Amino acid sequence: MSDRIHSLSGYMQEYQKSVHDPENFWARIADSFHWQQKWDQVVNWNFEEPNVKWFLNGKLNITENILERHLFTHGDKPAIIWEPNDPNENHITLSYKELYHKVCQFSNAMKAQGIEKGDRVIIYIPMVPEAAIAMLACARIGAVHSVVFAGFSASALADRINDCQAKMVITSDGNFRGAKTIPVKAVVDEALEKTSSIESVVTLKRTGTDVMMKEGRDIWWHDAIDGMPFENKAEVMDSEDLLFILYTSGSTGKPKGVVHTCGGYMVYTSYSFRNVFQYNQGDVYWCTADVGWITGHSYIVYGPLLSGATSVMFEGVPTFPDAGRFWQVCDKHQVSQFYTAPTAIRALQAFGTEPIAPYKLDSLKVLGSVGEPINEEAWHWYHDHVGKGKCPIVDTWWQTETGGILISPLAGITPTKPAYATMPMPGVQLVVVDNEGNELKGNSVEGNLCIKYPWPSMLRTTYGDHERCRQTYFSSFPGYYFTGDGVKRDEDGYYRILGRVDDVINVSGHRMGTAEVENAINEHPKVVESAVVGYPHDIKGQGIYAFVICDMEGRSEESLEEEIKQTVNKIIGPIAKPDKIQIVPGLPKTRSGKIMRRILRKIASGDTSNMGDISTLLNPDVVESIKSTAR
Ligand code: 7RM
Repeated sequence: MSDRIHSLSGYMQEYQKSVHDPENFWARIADSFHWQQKWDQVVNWNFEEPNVKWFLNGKLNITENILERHLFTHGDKPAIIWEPNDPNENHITLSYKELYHKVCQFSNAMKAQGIEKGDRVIIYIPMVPEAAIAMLACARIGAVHSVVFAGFSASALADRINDCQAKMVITSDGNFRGAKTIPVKAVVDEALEKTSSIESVVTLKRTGTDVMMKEGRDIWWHDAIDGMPFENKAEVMDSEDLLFILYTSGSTGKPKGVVHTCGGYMVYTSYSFRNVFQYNQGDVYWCTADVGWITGHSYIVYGPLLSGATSVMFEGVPTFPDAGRFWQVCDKHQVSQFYTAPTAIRALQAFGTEPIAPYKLDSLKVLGSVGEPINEEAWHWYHDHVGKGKCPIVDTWWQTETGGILISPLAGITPTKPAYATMPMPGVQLVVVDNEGNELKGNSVEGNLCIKYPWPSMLRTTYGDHERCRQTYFSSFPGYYFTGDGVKRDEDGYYRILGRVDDVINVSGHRMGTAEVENAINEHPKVVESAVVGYPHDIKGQGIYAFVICDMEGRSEESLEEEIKQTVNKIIGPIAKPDKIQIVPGLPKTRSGKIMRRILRKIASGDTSNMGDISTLLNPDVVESIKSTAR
């Protein structure tokens, strides 16, 4: 496609154009898509309300740009290659034509179940091709999908269903994950006891696990599609109609529903996919993320499929049946671009290079990293042992809210630097500001990462609560979108992400709000108060450390700790389980009653040499006591 950047000077030129004349820049890129009606204004925005609209009054359907657009040119090309959990089970290849028919068929099934344009549909399903089919079917009929990671608990699922008042859940009987089979439908049943908006549940048979089917509510996927036609006329969507909601954690206790809309998301995810990964026809691209996260949305489903790429979808885990699984799959499907998270790299690094040895990995051209800062050691291991020293690493920085990659090298085109996300994508105007909101100009500066101009795939609102969106992203530094990340712009102008500056921790590339975990811990009847912080963890990047005040009467610490973990497991899911729990007599507080997290973070990271001034605390003595029993 004409918007591909081929050289460093090409990147510089495009970047300049995108800043000097963003409207023409994005109009030219948007032009290559199929619009049922062209937009009459490229962008309309202010960051005060905020109000951001792209390609105003344009009419389109994103699935026509994925399916119909590619049918004539490469209908027989694989769109999705699905690799199952068990290496002995056959993989499944869906060509663009097959995907088209499956999406149309399921679209018709959803309509027959009473789903209409604008309805919210929860997708709570493991990594099976039907996850992508369900997302695309929603997009085709104008329903708003909200994919919930299948590792979340019934109560977390119920919260999300209630927040968006969803009408349908699409799920599976169970989930194969490594050596385990996990019930999925049973979790949905439990969640639905606490919701009232759901009218139907469509369940895919995957594991053969026994499930309860509720009369009048539940239908099997295979029964729902039975007899449904293979053609479906795509709904006409406005550029700014909702495409999906994706819940993400922030610094408050309640996850927020990040809203993405049709036109801008389509243009940006596809543009960024092609340029960052330098995808060429014939390449096989593999992103190991789960569709429950934004990376799965933008870079397994939408970005690659909009670009007519072949996208691998993997059901399993990196260490099953052994730590060579990723590499076995790379060789098996001749993967060209491989995109994963630093936590996976570090976990595999711990097994040494032996599990890599049996594989050639000679089809690899590009390696990608996402989700958290990649440390230099992991970067080099990835580069040397997986990429054999010949594959550029694209360290891609972005967020659920940004919809697509905003800072990254372009593979083989712009320079890389270990642990640096390097340069902004065209159209992305970064600023570094100090805590007072002053823009730090020039190089060799460190501060808060903000963005001063909209890009097409940025969030539009947080579902049902626009004020929260304003408050969270647009109020700390007026006039800018605030990312929540700290950043360094080094002497060469390269960007290095330093991690969150708010109360969000990043555990294995998953965002967790400390307040959210605290709320869950506090549900335990013996817990009086808790404070959660992140601490450096060799594999997960950050681990969860909980300081908890408990009513210990008649209880042992061990049994309470285990119960607290189970409580968190139940309220949020296993990903939020604290790695360490320390039962403490009190929490360090300021005279106004605010918990001094700075001190707790120091204790949690084992760095107690310099605690700073603690004399102003309400209860300075408690610090010594916490230090002496730290984990
Ligand atoms: C894509 C995704 C977003 C947060 C973000 C950062 C951190 C993501 C990188 C990174 C350093 C990276 N969306 N983050 N990518 N930090 N280098 N390449 O992860 O909404 O789940 O998380 O993740 O802190 O704000 S997310």
